[in-house]
Amino acid sequence: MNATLKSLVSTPQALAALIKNGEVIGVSGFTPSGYPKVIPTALAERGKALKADGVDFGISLYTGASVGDECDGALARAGIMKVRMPYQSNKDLRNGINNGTIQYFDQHLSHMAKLVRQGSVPRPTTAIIEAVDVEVHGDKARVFLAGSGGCSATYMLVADRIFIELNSHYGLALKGFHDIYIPESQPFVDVIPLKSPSDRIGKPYVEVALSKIQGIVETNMPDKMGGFEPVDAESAAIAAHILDFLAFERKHGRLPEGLPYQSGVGNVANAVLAAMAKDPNQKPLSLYTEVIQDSVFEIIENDKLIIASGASLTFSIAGQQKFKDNIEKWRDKFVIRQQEISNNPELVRRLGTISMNTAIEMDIFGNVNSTHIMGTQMMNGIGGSGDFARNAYLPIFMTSSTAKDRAISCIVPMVSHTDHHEHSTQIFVTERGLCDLRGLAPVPRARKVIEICAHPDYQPLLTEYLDYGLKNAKGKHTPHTLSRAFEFHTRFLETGTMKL
Ligand code: 0RQ
Repeated sequence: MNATLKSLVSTPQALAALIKNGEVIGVSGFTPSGYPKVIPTALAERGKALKADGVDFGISLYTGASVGDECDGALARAGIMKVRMPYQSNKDLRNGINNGTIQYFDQHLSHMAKLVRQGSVPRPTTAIIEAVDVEVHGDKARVFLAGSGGCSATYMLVADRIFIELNSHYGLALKGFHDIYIPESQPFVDVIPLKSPSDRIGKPYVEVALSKIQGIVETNMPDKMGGFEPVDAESAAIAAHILDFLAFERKHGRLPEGLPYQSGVGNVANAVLAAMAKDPNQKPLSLYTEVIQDSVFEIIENDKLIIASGASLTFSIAGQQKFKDNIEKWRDKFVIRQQEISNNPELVRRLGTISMNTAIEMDIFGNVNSTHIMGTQMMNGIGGSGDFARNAYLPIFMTSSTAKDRAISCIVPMVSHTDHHEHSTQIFVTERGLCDLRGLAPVPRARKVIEICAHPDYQPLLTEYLDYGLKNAKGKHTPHTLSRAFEFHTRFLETGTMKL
């Protein structure tokens, strides 16, 4: 290690001690990959001790997306996280958000870096970044990021100081996987010169003034990622419906070959890509996505991956080992971008991305709730689903038709919170079937969603709601009955089931 860098090597505790009360901290990390692990944990310990001494201490945390428990969980449990943006998926943090102690700004992932550079949200003063290497070139440092792009480059650009967690888990072999490109600001913004998911338009490192780097901690830790569930019957059915539909659309000349795919978080999304990998009719494909999950291995092993472009390598522990074992062989198969590029609406639209995201609930008129359980409890956040769904060539939303042992219908009269509205959605899928909403006015749309996607336990209730509205509503275009629109949800809250 270069002598200047060596002189910066410190302990997590010493660096955590430098964080001031009320600071905004911008960290690396995306779903949860490439996030700092030991400095946030040390900061949480310090915060707990300060609180025990009666000292009020708190910070705001900006990330790329969700980060691991050593960061989000530790800071939330310590009670020192006051503000959080733009996406999370940690249960203790979620509790803090839902009990009102943590202010959460749930934000489209493509917007976050721009909001920070514009100065529209308070500026991060310290950046804590996980990296695999730092090179010194004169008075500049080149920081080679770990497993995710996120908003790291922007946080490093705007912060007064940078702490680096130098993680040897992937180590130097990961150098070269990133493509770091920051668009100019308006009104000088130029066309982003990316024409295909495999294009590289930036640099493999983030360059900053060496003087900004004020502390380094060396680690060797994997990203804390749970494994994926084996594919269950419902996920397999959803995947099969999607594959049949894509083949049907191609056959009818409505879907050109070669469009890239975006796939959301979780088991269903992973199952759909795994099914594509196994499908003998599937031609080699590109991913223009944000989260690259374990299913990519099956695609590679079936010789079907052209390129996986995303904002993170979100592999299970076993997947991380597999990636390490094959890293040289697969070097040309991956590119990790900053999330404002991986999720860029103009690029998503221009490349013709096919997007597949999971919903919590969908309503008969075509609206989607991705974030709130029963309208009030935050689950994770909108993440990149809006960046993709609004701009995709073909936006697909999927969910099981029911949840909680069929006590909940995931098809409802009116979603209890709207993340994606009827003007952005096009395809709904449940294990029961796939409904193409394109070109349908609200009433025929509702009939089709009930018939194809809803569970038979709930079809009569949904049809009765629609027919009642058609008879009694003043407007027959979207015949809601406002006094009854949330009757499914209120019945569940009162009786524990949406059934009558
Ligand atoms: O409850 O946790 O108590 O078991 O919700 O549901 O079926 O496990 O779904 O893990 O695939 O996540 C939408 C949250 C789905 C995710 C969401 C209950 C259910 C269970 C979770 P338990 P599942 P998944 C790219 C795109 C938004 C961001 C996004 C998400 C729990 O996909 O966060 O798309 N999406 N980003 O029982 C009440 C219902 C319910 C319900 C399910 N209708 N009512 N509870 N549940 N349906 C990635 C990024 O942006 C980074």
